[in-house]
Amino acid sequence: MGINKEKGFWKIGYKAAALLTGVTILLSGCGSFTGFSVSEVTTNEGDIETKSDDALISVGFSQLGSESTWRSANTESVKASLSTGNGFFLIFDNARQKQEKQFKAVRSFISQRVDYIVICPVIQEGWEMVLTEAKDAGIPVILLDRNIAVNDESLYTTFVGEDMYAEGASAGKWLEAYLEENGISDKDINIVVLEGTTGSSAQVGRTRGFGAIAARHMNWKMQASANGEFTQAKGKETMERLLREFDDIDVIVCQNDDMAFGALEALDEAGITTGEDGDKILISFDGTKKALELVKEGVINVDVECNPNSGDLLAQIIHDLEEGKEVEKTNYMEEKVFTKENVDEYIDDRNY
Ligand code: GYE
Repeated sequence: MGINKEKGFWKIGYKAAALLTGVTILLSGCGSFTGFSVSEVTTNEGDIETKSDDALISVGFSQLGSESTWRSANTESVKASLSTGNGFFLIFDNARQKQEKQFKAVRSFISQRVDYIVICPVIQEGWEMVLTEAKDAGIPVILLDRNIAVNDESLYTTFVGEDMYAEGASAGKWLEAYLEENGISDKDINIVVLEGTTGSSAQVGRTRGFGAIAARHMNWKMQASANGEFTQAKGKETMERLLREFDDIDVIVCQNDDMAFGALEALDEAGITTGEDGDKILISFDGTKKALELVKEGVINVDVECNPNSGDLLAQIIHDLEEGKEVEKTNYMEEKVFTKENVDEYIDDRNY
């Protein structure tokens, strides 16, 4: 898909953007407009000298929050790739898990007439109105990491992120093979799931992907699915509750590593072990360094990778759009499945 826009008209230099930011701060002081604070504007000062203002591509980035190790790595990746040195002026906003805050950020980006809007959508529903506003303003929207559920696909230009359904299915297939290898594929298996943010494409996709494999096995009993909000604290609290409710759990699926760390705290306090030689099977997602160490130690049985390092691909796609090239509607990151067998190959290179 090619993006047609008149360069001179759409581009704003970093000084102009900083000025606009200043204006929004002043306006927000009047109580009628919520703009960005200076600390939320990210530029790489050192590189500014080498680029002329007009050459920078302005990007408004609405990050959904900072709930997990994964999220911090994703934010860092985008900031590093969309640096002034690489030709970008990045305006960063952290929505702290509130879709309403994401709408405000997008509207502010529109009023600042940025060249591109990048959104990590906290949940998948409810985007039609604000994306229509961006479309009417002629600003291309790129979805990063999580996807949205809209009928009209022209509301966004492209998606760059992970295949959550495939991740969930990979976890299910691993469990299938593991039970088979251990000669217990006919035994009743009780499964609890600590889910991420309800209604996020990560939660929906991983739940459906795993569920599709579970549906093939009448003996896999889904005992409970509970919202652990993708955080360590909520993961611990949720695991404590599930341990009080069920005393015969065989498999614990945590839809991200932070919740797995929380669950492990709760399990540890209850004197319950996990992993190949433990009391319960533990499955997690993300593939953070700390989790890979636990895979190596045999505490987590399997960790399905979710790759947060999407900044370079995002930058590449924006450059392609700038050149009027066609870009794919969906761009998935490459992802692996980590077990004790292969983890040594990857652990040292983890940057998150
Ligand atoms: O798994 C979790 C994060 O959307 C894929 O969000 C992402 C998920 C990731 O908070 O750690």
